[in-house]
Amino acid sequence: MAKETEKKSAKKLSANKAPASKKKTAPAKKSSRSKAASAVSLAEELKTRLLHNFSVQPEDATDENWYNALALVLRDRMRTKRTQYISKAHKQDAKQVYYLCMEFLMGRSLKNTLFNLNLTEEAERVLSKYGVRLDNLYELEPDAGLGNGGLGRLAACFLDGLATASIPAIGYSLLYEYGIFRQKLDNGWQTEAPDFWLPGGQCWLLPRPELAKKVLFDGEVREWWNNGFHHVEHENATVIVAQPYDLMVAGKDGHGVSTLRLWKATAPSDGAIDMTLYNQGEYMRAMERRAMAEIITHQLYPSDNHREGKSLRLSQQYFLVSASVQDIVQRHLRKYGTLDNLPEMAAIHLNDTHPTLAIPELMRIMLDECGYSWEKAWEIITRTVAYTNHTVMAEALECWPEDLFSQRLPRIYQIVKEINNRFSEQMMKETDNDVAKVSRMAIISFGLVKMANLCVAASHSVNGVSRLHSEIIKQDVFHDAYTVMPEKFKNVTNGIAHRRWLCQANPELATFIRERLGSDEFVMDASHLEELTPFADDPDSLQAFMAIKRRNKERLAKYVLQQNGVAIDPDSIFDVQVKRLHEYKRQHLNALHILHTYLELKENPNMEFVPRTYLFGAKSAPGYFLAKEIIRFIYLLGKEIENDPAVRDKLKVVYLEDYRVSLAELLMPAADISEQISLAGTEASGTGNMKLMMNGAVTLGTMDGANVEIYESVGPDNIFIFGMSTEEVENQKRMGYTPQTLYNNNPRIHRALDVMFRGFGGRQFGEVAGSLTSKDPYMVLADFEDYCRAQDQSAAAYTDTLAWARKALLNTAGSGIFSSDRSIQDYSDRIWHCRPVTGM
Ligand code: 26Q
Repeated sequence: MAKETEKKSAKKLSANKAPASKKKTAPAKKSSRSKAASAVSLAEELKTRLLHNFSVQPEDATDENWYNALALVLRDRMRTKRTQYISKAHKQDAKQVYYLCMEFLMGRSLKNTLFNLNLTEEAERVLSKYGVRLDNLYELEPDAGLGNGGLGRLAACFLDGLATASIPAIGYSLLYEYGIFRQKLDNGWQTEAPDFWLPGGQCWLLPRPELAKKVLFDGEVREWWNNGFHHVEHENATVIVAQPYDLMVAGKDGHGVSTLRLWKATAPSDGAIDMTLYNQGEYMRAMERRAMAEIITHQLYPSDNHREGKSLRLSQQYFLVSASVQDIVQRHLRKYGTLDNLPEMAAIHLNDTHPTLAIPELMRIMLDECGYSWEKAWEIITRTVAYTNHTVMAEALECWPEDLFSQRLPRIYQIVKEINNRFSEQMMKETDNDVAKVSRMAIISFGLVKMANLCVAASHSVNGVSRLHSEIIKQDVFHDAYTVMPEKFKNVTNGIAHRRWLCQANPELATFIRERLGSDEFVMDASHLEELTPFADDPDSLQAFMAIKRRNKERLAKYVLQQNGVAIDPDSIFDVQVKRLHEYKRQHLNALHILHTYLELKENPNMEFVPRTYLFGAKSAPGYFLAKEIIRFIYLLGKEIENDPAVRDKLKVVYLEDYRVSLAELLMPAADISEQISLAGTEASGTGNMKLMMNGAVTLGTMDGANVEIYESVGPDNIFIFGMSTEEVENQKRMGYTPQTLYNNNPRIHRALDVMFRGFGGRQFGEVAGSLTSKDPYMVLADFEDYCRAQDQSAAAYTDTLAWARKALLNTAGSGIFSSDRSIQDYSDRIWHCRPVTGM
């Protein structure tokens, strides 16, 4: 990172800034004059940046130069705003939110920042003078892919919501050098290429070397008593330095600015190689030490909804929480000089169990460094920490082998053991010595440290991410804890940043809404989208709505032609399933139905059929063999159909490579149908479902996750529901589910699966088909018939153009509650108990 040059130019820039008095002398016609003034200043700031950072005059600047200069200018403006915001927050004694998460799937920053600071038009104007197109600059920015999927993207949406609500917040995560891998498909087989995002991404990062922290691993703990005081020393530890880099997110209209603080792991003498070692000829050892340190933040773990029991993952988690908790304590002590009021002035949020170790880390600091008693420290922490659960999948529940844990984190292990002892004792009292129950709730048992149990024990709030999921948590995953501590359990349904996913991704639709509602209010308050409802009865509006959809479909078709070499018809139904690849999400149910349809069409070439284009986008965890087989199956099925002249004009299957945030922004506005077909009870919420409905796609889905709330919001006429309910799933499982029976007795299933076993396109799909006929853990076959019915129903509905437009528009109208602004409001009211900074 070019720390030096950036620092220097920042100084020069501030010298070149328009004097503050200029702003003060623009009293009366404030808006137009200040607009003109800032247009000039944006142009000037850009010129200065180009000259100082890249040694070019605007006339000679490349698009890359412009992109970088613009990013640096915006970064500086956000920094200035943040400074003002923080000082206001301090004066108002505002409560701070600290959001700890191993993933923030930020995507691109340029468009969002310009939009939120109301600078898009000015930037366009300045650039156009030099023949530069802003749209081209957007495409130069790499996605900051510091996350896998839903959980990481949710965290990113929340930073936007927090800033816009003027709630002071810092998100903490890791500065992975390599984000989520770039997916390549080699004749359908997923391979992974490294995602080195920093060359285009680091211009958004503000280095904060003065806030570096030390994180200790390994070694031994030495304890002694002196004068009645307990002393603890961590000896022979491996020390890793955490260097912070800030990525700022401006709220809409520059209300607030959220900080995302990303920690980079470095060896203690970062930068320079240890010269003493060098002189002793031990250069290699010094290099090795550095490499060992830096490996911690080298790469994001690319698995989603699946735990990874690797030592490096544990190190990543502790590295994140130790640096972050030290930072939180430092900030708090600087302001208040005590941690006694931590629960009143700070909310520490654990996004899933990945940052659980924040709990014992905060205990460690309070006990060993601040001299708190165990009881007092525990009381403070349990009133400060809250936890969100994001998954019910058993294989995602994190637990660490006790020996690995104790070796790598000796002091933290001692503390977790003590928490476990005291918690178990308390639970025995509260359950009348129900040994079985207390052992299920234990934090350490059978040689494993159970992170979710630690979270539940130490958090004042435990929430799920949709109403259904929050019920399942109480009845199932955390049932024991719920019976003892029911007051902890809450729900906050997920939401999405509607300014990104509607206003920026679908500007034509945003204009349509503005025109119908006669105001821009929906930009700040998505509940106004409801006011679109009456326009469902206005044929002109419906036509205009579908014309926008059509143009978005054409835009996507162009991309598909360019990327996949396949021409898709914008008049066909665009049926979209985009999300991580996982058996529980049942992309193979979708594919099995497509295969069945294909076989039907071959048999009856003249049957009535509504042309349909199936679009898939999904990355699989690199080691998840069956998921990769499913990708190959879908890909080769698409090829097979494309090679069949009798069918290819009616039915298409497109697998979009490297599904990511920026591709989602192109896709969401172009979808007619949103496939949300997980087995009921498996998807915690889903958020892609919300993005798609907001852009006027009709959901075809099960009663799972947030689909239930989407159903309630749009009503039964504007959604296609199929499949078993959670109760029916439970009943089937209890009675003993036998997919073999379905395979034997259902001729449609039988035929399609046999084609998979036999194979096509030079390959067989025995593993995927076999998984369905033998175990079918996610009951694909059980829901197949009803899925076919829902597919047919949606096709028939599409032929009535105006009726379809109604459904689509009513989906947008019903999507307001799924804005992350609403989620943030819920978290503030029900969990964090914080209020916005006023006067922003
Ligand atoms: C854990 C340990 C080791 C390595 C990796 C992991 C790991 C990483 C990511 C475990 C789980 C995840 C991600 C989970 C996730 O994205 N869950 C999704 O969260 C969304 C936001 O709440 C929900 O909408 C989705 O339903 C849920 O699947």
